[in-house]
Amino acid sequence: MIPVETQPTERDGTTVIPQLTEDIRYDWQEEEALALYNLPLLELVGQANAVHRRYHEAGRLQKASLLSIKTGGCPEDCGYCSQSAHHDVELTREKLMDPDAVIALAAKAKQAGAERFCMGAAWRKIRDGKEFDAVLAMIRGVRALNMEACVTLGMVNKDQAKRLAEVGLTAYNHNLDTGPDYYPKIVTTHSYQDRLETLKCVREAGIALCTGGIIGLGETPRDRVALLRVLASMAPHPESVPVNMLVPIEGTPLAQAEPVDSLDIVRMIATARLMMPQSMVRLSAGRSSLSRETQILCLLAGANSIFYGNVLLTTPNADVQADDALLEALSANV
Ligand code: SAM
Ligand code: DTB
Ligand code: SF4
Repeated sequence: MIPVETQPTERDGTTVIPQLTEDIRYDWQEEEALALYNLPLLELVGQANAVHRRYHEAGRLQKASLLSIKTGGCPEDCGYCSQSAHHDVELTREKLMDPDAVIALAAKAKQAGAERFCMGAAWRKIRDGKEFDAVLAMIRGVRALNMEACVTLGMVNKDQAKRLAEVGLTAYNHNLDTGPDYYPKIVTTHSYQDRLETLKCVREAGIALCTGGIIGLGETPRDRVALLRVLASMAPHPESVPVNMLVPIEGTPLAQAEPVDSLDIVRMIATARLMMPQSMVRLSAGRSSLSRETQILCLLAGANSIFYGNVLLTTPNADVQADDALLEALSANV
């Protein structure tokens, strides 16, 4: 393997900027990942854009639709989450939706241009029985519409992953959220290892992995690249990597977290793109606080999917009108 320079160096009086010399790698070291993350911004975005264009159709943006199929009352204590029963958040709990209602919403989302339908449930783990059967019916229904189907239901075991695969689930979302060292500061009711084990069961069942994280939890750039390193050490890389920016929620321990510089999400996306050239990189939660121009920078840096729809799971998303205007602005100026 050709070594990658990790630090800008002085050669013959000129500064040599680290270059990406080989694209698909599973052995990124922390220092070189951090060196990419810290590149001069235009250099970072330029390199990421070049890699993006090598592996993806430039200008192609996938719209995904997101629905909370079971809301609130979760036994886990994730510090950022509105749906944890540990926090005092004003949120109406909703039991698992009826599959027909979910499938009708998926059909509507398809009409509005969504190619992928993502369903989220506030569970620690899936329990076998009536509720799991209802989720399987939802997945079958979404797949019958010829849409990609993704679910996020908490932890799964091997047998459950197999059943999800059998009904044609496209992808399973299970985020690692942040680097392994910082994770226990955010969540104590399950471990990083628990998350990795679920991802292993999902992958072994032949389902695509959707796994990424959140910036703005009080983590350092080193924690951010530590997360990217864990993701990029998976072979093959996760097919889908959501990058979320914290949506601060009143009543959660992270309600008052220091807001991140919006350019940090550009750096995070660009670094993810460089480390995982073939993955879909999803510009996920937090878009409603980004300007149109920052979002465009994220797309230049390698993001190729957004959630389209006025709400995420429990919080407002960038609204559909603003997104239509964004897509219009991105189209040819004729
Ligand atoms: N309970 C399941 C789980 O934790 O995997 C699925 C639902 S959970 C809400 C899905 C993901 O949403 C989390 O892993 C986290 O990355 C993201 N998320 C939750 N609350 C968020 C917030 N306030 N801001 C940004 N991302 C958030
Ligand atoms: C992901 O990475 N982001 C989505 C999806 N996967 C399930 C969830 C974002 C949630 C934002 C906070 C909320 O609306 O509750
Ligand atoms: Fe529960 Fe998922 Fe929220 Fe954690 S992120 S509290 S597991 S719904």
